[in-house]
Amino acid sequence: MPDSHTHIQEILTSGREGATYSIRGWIYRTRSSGSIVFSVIRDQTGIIQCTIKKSDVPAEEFSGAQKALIESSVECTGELKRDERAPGGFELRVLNYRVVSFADPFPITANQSEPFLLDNRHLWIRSREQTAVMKIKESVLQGAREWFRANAFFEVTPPILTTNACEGGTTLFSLKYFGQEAYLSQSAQMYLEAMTVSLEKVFALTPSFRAEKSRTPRHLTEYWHMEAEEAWVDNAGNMKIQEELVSAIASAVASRRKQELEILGRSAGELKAIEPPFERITYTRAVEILNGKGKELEWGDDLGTEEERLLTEEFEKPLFVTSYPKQLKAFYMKDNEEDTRTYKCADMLAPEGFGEIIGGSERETDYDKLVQRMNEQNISMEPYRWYLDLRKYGSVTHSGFGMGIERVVRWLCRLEHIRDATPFPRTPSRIYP
Ligand code: NSS
Repeated sequence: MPDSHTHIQEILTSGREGATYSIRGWIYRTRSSGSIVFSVIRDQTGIIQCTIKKSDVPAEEFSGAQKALIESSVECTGELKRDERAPGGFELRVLNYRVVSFADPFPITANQSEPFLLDNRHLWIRSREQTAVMKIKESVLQGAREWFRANAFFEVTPPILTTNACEGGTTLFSLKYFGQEAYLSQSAQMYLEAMTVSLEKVFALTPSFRAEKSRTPRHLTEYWHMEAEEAWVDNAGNMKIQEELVSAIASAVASRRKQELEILGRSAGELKAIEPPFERITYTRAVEILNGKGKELEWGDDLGTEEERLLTEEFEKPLFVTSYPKQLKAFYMKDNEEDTRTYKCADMLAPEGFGEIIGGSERETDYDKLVQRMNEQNISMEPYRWYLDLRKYGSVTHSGFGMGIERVVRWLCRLEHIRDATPFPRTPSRIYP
């Protein structure tokens, strides 16, 4: 069935004065004065003022327009007229105005508390800012997928229910799987490693779960994780892939979401400038830089939010920190022959203190080394038999990484808190709505 309705943005850009259009959407603002109602309608593309004169429409339609509160859904038909005072420079002179559903008084008004807004998240996501973020997130995902496809990666579907603790036992959500202990996945990495042996280059977008009690502006308990794994690629090659991917994502957002970026106070030009190469420094150098800035770090200390902010404050592009001490990272990473205290790994830190957006490494291919580390760290071998098997049957150099989609969205949209990078955030204190 052909759609007889036109999206608002299309009407505004057509600028065809005198043309008749039908639109449908929700009342964004409304005011009435006697014989005239100004009803600003929004759809997913934008807003337009609809002017309803008592003399132009059937009587019951006029009284419907007068009664309808914001967020009522409407269909209306009207003639396009230039009006400099209206948003977008045009208005619709309404000929027909049908209220599809009269809304109750909308609970969300100006200056409401954060907890109230979060309790009403199902309604809050209609706001212009939230809508802009959701559209930008879509472009992040789309831009990433396009880059992977252009670079011969296969999209694959690893499981979410697992018995593996890829990123250590402390942040696992556990569940009973028909009487057996199982977990929600923290990372698809190990399954992706297995799939590289068939497909060589793979990526997956999955929800990942972290039972992190830390209430920070960059932690969710459920987030979308885009992970890639590449056979025949070392840590240096892995970093090249990451910087190209992130640049392609920024460029996709810059070219497709100019308007949404503006709503969030961000310019497309800033994102266009995020091009390879990104700077690379070792963890050891990072500690020196930080101590030069007045910190008192010991080699081996973890880099927290404040440290990441200090490291990236002068940068406009992300920064790689490489070769972390072994005690800070997971057991599956490859030994670094250049500094045996460290692994061949890298975290990508977003500029302006937005912090880590990617964690990646070359993977250990030596069966004995993996077993030794697992023994040292008291990791039970049983759930990992299949993972260790991969080292017995044609193991090759391989690397991979995981990118937190909401971390990337938070940075690109310059959001104060990661919860605004996802429509229904999950944090230690929130699982409703
Ligand atoms: O723990 S990571 O640093 N690394 C991994 O999970 C690897 N197994 C990935 C891989 O090599 N395939 O997490 C990767 C990224 C990290 O850089 C963040 O961007 C994001 O996942 N991440 C999170 N985002 C939001 N909330 C939380 N809690 C979170 N934890 C990690």
